[in-house]
Amino acid sequence: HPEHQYLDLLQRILDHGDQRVDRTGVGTRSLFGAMIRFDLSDGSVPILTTKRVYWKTAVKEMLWFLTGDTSLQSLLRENVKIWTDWPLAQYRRATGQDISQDAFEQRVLTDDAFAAQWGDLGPIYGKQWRRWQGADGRVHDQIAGLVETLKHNPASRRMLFHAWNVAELDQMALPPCHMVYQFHVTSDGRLNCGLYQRSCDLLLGAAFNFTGAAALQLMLAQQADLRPGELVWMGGDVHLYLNHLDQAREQISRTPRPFPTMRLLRKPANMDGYRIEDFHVEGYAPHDAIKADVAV
Ligand code: DHF
Ligand code: TMP
Repeated sequence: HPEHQYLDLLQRILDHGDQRVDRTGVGTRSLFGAMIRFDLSDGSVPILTTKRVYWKTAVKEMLWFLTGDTSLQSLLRENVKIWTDWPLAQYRRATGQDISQDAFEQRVLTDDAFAAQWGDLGPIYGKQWRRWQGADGRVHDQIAGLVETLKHNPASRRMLFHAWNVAELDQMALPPCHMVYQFHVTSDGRLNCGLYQRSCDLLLGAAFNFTGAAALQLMLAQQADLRPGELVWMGGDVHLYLNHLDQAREQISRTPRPFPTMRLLRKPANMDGYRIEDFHVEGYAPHDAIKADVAV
């Protein structure tokens, strides 16, 4: 089962990870350089089965990136709360106010001025993917450019988009983790996707990153009249936070179940047209959810 690649990586980090202090102060066990390959050509997608993954949240996050939006408010309107911690921490640091997550989210949802001041994540993924601004002021839509190349020059070795905009890193709530996506089209019309992730929270983040990338690959394949091929995930600093070790052991003890399939119910005119209702997942019967605190 392909999920063993993930479980083996968890085990390797538990056994051999280099233990160190990290930016968040929680501490990690870390290993440098890893690869996992998933084959999507049979319709299956890597939504982990050894714990319940909220795949709709992961797909909504990907759709949010694709809109080019970087505001927490739009995410919260979709009831996605996975990004709240970072602007909330910033707000608490700057104002000294000990506001609850719920109260902060309500305020961002209902008070546009507050949302503009405290609820923007800066020029993260969406901005760089859709509106990368060059030194000459020209704005580049990397996603639209990619779809054009997939359609008209699929043998190209230059099909990628990048979020690591060095000039704007200091304005981002977090510098990009899943930072470059590269694509490759085989002679029989399969779309392969390579994702380089410089930093990976293997217990929490990875599950979302696999699911998001697979959804992206399905959309791009559909737009370019290709079939999905392999998803090749490559990690740089792959780590387990020290408060996730028991959860990792629990997950490793479980037996993977077959991956579900994911289908698109509709073909929008372009990459901007996708909605969460377009994604149909079948055969997802995961083990129970595993709770873990995210390191901010
Ligand atoms: N920081 C850290 N330390 N780890 C991350 O994975 C991470 N991911 C970010 C931003 N910063 C990060 C963006 N993506 C969760 C999942 C993905 C994500 C952020 C948070 C998360 O908390 N997942 C929980 C709850 C899911 C839910 O509430 O729907 C999970 O159990 O998967
Ligand atoms: P860093 O910027 O110090 O590397 O911290 C980012 C943390 O967030 C790190 O633990 C990796 C994790 N992360 C993911 O694993 N996936 C993601 O999609 C995001 C945004 C972050």
